[in-house]
Amino acid sequence: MAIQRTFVILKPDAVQRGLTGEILARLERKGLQLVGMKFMKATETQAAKHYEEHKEKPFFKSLVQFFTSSPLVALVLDGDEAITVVRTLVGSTDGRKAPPGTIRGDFGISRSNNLVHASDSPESAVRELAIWFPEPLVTWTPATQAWIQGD
Ligand code: 3AN
Repeated sequence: MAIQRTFVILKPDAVQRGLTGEILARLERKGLQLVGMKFMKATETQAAKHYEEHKEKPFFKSLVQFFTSSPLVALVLDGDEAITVVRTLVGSTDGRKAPPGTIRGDFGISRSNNLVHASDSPESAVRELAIWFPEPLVTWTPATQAWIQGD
């Protein structure tokens, strides 16, 4: 088993559309463990740092504007291969192309308003966590753990 920690954002469009419960339910139901959750408004510094790799792209300014325009929910999730598992649940970047059954495939029809961010590697997860969750996370053992984990 390879327990990983991943970082997820339910973006401003997910909050505005009242989809946070629906999306969080999918992540919880999968068997991922919630270890951090924060309802907040991103600062420009946080948004720009988070999307640093896109800073030369033509959509960077509107991406930061979108991210800071309205509240979001930041999540930290643990689980076996959590990074790949969450990326698979989320689906490909463009909601028009993401397969049905994925979050973006079921709820989105846009590339910019694509509801969720999820870390794409262990290195990204560590980098992003430092931006959004500088405070310590909650340590706990879910009562269901033994029934969920196993090869
Ligand atoms: P993903 O979130 O699927 O890993 P990235 O890292 O390629 O996608 O892009 C980060 C975010 O930038 C996306 N979630 C999306 O909101 C936005 N984005 C990516 N490509 C475009 C584009 N061509 N035009 C507008 N927004 C984009």
